Amino acid sequence: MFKAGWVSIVGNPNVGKSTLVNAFIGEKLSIVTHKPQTTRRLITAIANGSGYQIVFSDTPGVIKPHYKMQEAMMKFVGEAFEDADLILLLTDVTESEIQPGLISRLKKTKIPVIAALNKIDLENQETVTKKIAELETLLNPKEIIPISALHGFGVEALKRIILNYLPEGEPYFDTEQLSNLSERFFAAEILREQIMLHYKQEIPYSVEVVIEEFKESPEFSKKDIIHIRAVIYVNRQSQKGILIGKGGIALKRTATEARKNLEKWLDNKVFLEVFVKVKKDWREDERQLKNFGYL
Ligand SMILES: Nc1nc2c(ncn2[C@@H]2O[C@H](COP(=O)(O)OP(=O)(O)OP(=O)(O)O)[C@@H](O)[C@H]2O)c(=O)[nH]1
Ligand SMILES: [Mg+2]
Repeated sequence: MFKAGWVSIVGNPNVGKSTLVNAFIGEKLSIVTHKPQTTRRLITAIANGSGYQIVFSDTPGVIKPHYKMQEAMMKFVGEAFEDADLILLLTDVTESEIQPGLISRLKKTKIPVIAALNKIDLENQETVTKKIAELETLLNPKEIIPISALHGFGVEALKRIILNYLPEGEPYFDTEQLSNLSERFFAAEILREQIMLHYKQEIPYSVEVVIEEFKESPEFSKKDIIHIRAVIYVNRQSQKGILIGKGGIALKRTATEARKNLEKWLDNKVFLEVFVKVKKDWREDERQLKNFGYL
């Protein structure tokens, strides 16, 4: 009796959706930062265990979109509401209000909804109990589970509860597989994560990373260098200078950190080349968004 199904994790930005997905699969797959709007697309993450396969969709945090790229992000959230076997709303103890639009969508959907209250390591029992009661009144989901995704508390229990809602069936993917997205995609994400961590204000929200080359030498054997060429596109000319920094130091620091993370992820030596280019107002440009795979 094998169980297999799709679970979409939705919620406000920064509540720990990607951290939770990584905890479920036991690998750092989806990028995580302390800044909101880290995740921009649907990230498939596959948890394989004895007798089950859960295919998680990590989603961008729900926001009111201000430009076309954010509209595309919200379109991905919409897709997470289609075809899932279960929807998991994630909120956290520090959060004051879950997006009203998200709540009404959760109330309307025919898919079963459960909720988890994250970051309970930051609050006392009293606040946790109060938050659970509030969530019950607001949404009345089938279950509410307090967890700490960062510390792995409650994650296994939550997985068991999820399995109760999944149908019996054959696995959707090879049981060795962690995602259906390419290594190239994750390479771009790993660099974008470092950009989000190293730069302030609007820079993290103005970049797109494209991997132009992801090359292993022709007679590739393990421990040969993987050559990766990445282009960071920025929204405006002035951002190019900020990204590169005086004497190229800022970019060098970011790229070095990204290379180290790529080497960990690929378990291989990496040679990373990074270029910065301006694509004026790409976040509002449909053709550009199509090229970048948002539309
Ligand atoms: N204290 C604490 N911090 C957590 C916990 N889970 C996640 N975080 C932190 O919360 C921040 C946001 O985590 P993410 O996983 O990127 O959140 P997200 O919901 O995916 O965010 P978006 O992709 O921007 O929507 C990071 O700094 C995490 O380390 C937790 O259980 N406890
Ligand atoms: Mg995320």
